[in-house]
Amino acid sequence: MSLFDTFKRGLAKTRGFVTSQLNRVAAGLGHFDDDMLDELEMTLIQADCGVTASTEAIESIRKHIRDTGDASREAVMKVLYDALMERLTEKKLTLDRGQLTIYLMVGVNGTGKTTTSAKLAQRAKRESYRVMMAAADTFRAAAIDQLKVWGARTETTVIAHDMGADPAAVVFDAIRAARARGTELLLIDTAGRLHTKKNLMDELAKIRRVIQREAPEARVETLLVIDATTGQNAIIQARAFHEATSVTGLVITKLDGNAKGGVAIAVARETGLPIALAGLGEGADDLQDFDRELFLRALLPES
Ligand SMILES: Nc1nc2c(ncn2[C@@H]2O[C@H](COP(=O)(O)OP(=O)(O)O)[C@@H](O)[C@H]2O)c(=O)[nH]1
Ligand SMILES: [Mg+2]
Repeated sequence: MSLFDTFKRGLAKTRGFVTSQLNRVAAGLGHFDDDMLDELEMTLIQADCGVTASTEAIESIRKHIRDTGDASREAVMKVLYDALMERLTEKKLTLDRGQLTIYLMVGVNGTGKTTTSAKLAQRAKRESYRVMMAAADTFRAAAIDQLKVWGARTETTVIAHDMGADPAAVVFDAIRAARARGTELLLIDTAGRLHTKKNLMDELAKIRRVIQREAPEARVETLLVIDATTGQNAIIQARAFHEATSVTGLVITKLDGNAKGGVAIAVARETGLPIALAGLGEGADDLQDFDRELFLRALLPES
């Protein structure tokens, strides 16, 4: 299935909702009036696009109508598409042959950090990069085992300590091992279940210090993993993590089914961060570079 079709299937519910609302609101009328724009704004908010992005998009539409007098459905949809596009940035992750790149995976428990690490390992291996994973989620033995299972499945070395170990010590060992073996991608899977924001900040800061000291030349991406099915909660989580640590890109997971897909727009707008990857299933191959154009075309009605 093409990425567009996958997005379309994943976003079918959201798209269906937006389309039916739009058809209801604009029924019979060839153009949008003020009340209809209010309703369109509500529809976007209900589709989880976030209050800020939704309000701004409608403001752009109103301005367009004021400036041009064109309130046709076609024009409204075009301005809406452009306005959302502007708030949705994407980022392509690349690797360098012969050089170490580190991806630090952060996010709340259950969002898909471990699975995404495995998917990224699989992808990089397919492109014949040397890859390694570090089990820096040491809170639960099961978390370490889960990464090991993925390591075996994707034939990727996993550096792990026992449960309860210092995550920064795991990272220290992993970087040593990565350097010794000429690893080109080191994926660090971290814990999401930290009781306070301060704990989280301290732990991530400590990991960062180790990276800075042990691999100052490495390119580091801090990828915040967001579960699209959690709706408004995703926005709150994203804000908290963005404040706690300097995130460089977003991964939106679970866009494959029943997703509250609009949340991708809300999170991108609220954090100002680009979306790098889309998680589209539970398998090792269910990962795609995020494509904002395809995403928006799949989310919004045809016209
Ligand atoms: N449908 C779907 N499920 C996913 C996706 N990514 C992760 N999952 C599932 O979400 C659950 C939690 O994932 P996990 O990687 O353990 O999350 P972590 O706690 O952040 O490490 C698992 O059951 C995964 O199979 C995705 O893109 N789509
Ligand atoms: Mg995990």
